[in-house]
Amino acid sequence: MPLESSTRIARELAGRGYNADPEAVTLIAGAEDPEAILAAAVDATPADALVVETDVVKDVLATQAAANRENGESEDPTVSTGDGGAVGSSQTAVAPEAEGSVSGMAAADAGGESGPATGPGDDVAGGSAVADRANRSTANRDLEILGDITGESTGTGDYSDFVEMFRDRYERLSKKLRGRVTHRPTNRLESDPGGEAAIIGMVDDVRSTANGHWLIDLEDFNGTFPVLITKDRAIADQVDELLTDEVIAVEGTIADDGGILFVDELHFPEVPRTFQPSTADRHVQAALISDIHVGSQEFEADAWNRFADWLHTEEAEHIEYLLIAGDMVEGVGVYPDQDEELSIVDVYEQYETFAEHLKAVPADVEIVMIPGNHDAVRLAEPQPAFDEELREIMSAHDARITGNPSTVEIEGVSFLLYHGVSLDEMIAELPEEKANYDEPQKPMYQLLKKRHVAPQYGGHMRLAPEKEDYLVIDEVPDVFHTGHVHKLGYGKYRNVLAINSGCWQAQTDFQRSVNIDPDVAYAPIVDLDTLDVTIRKFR
Ligand code: D5M
Ligand code: FE
Ligand code: ZN
Repeated sequence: MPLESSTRIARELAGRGYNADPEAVTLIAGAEDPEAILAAAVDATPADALVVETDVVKDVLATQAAANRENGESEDPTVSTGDGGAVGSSQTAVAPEAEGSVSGMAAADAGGESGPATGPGDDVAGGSAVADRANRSTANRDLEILGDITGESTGTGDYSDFVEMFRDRYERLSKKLRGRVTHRPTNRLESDPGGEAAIIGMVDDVRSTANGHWLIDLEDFNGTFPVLITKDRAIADQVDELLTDEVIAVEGTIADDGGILFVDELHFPEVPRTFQPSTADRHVQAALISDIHVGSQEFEADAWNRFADWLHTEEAEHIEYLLIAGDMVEGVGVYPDQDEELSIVDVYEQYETFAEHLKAVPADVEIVMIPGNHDAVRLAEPQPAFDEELREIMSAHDARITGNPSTVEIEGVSFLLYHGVSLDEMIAELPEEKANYDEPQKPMYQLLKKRHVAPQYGGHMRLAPEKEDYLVIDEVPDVFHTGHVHKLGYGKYRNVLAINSGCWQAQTDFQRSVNIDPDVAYAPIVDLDTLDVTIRKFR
């Protein structure tokens, strides 16, 4: 994967669980082979460290330069030869459903039949014609929280918890694949050389052979079995989507010596093609937002106030629900040098100020919120909801406070809320056309396909082992809502509406130094009766 810019490097590091020091990022970006330097710097950083330090990168660069001298190579960067066939490959076509990101919003407008996907031009007029909403009835309201770790956490962090969690993941995801294949346990394959067989397994390792074929080790609770996907097969195109620890099924023929399976078909747990979302039986809307980051100097209070004022207007009279997918506050000590950009240094004061901002939202709007990686709960996922002390601080609006991830059913429409830290990792691991920051809905599609919100454990995704794997997407949601990457994008994957909301924090110094360009102050609004999306802009 080419690592052309600082942005990509910073996010690649984030994907591997490391925070980035801006100077380290610049050094890596300026290297002759950024990818190799990044890999070496990660290797040289202890696994439990949070930050890739500038000094480590300097050491790696010095070692590299010394090695080059020894090999008699010039230290001058040679002209890049590019990456051959990939040159000029453009983005894949926009899905037929309404789909949008800020840069690609025109496509959504031109998209034709489905959905009044309004462009971002709907600036809200300054004066707020506050409607008399007193007669808005709440009698039809219906909101139920379904999947939530809060209060259920049993994990002790022991090795045995990991085993139980992976067993639960395997069992639940293999159930979704069993309808499509008749699988055999990995220890019952060798005895049938030349036979046809299927395996359901957790991906243990993916590597390419000397001839360019793919060798994948699949694991179940009986052992591990190698399977081979030859490069000339159409399914070889999907090998680059595989992540370690995800559960897949393969079908094929066992080799004559019984030692390997030649794969003909590859299956993911998937959203069934026939999936039809449920809708509400009245016209009611939900606003989906995330990443407010109160306490950061870059929190856009004016934009927030315009949003809150607008919620009081007639135009917003059907918005009865507000879903917030994490990062309410900026927190403290989340990233290196973060304290230099705090406007409020005490995390409890940050929540108090956030609570004040919430009060500007009409009192009869039902609010649901989950925590993110900046919030004051454990970082490892699943994250339980805010504790009593924080709930108390935020009690004025009587919001529904639940864990990350959670499923919330609103008037018959199920919403899977997940903050989205794994999106960094998905984007770092998968090819650009399948997952990128400008179209954050695409890595969300991958999570739906894999039926897991954070499939890969091997990277540095922080996971807390529980007896159950709360991160499995057991039921297909009607709407999947994430945040975290501070980019707006939405679209449909097999009829599931995926929305990544933007943020309410302007570009930070760090983001500027690595060219991360956030989508600030947008509110995607979902019609619960049609699942159409309208984007509103408040900046
Ligand atoms: O992160 C917002 C986005 O920016 C997310 O894609 C991670 C990335 N980010 C932000 N700051 C850093 C640092 N210091 N290192 C690496 N990646 C970073 P959020 O966590 O929501 O603020
Ligand atoms: Fe955030
Ligand atoms: Zn975040």
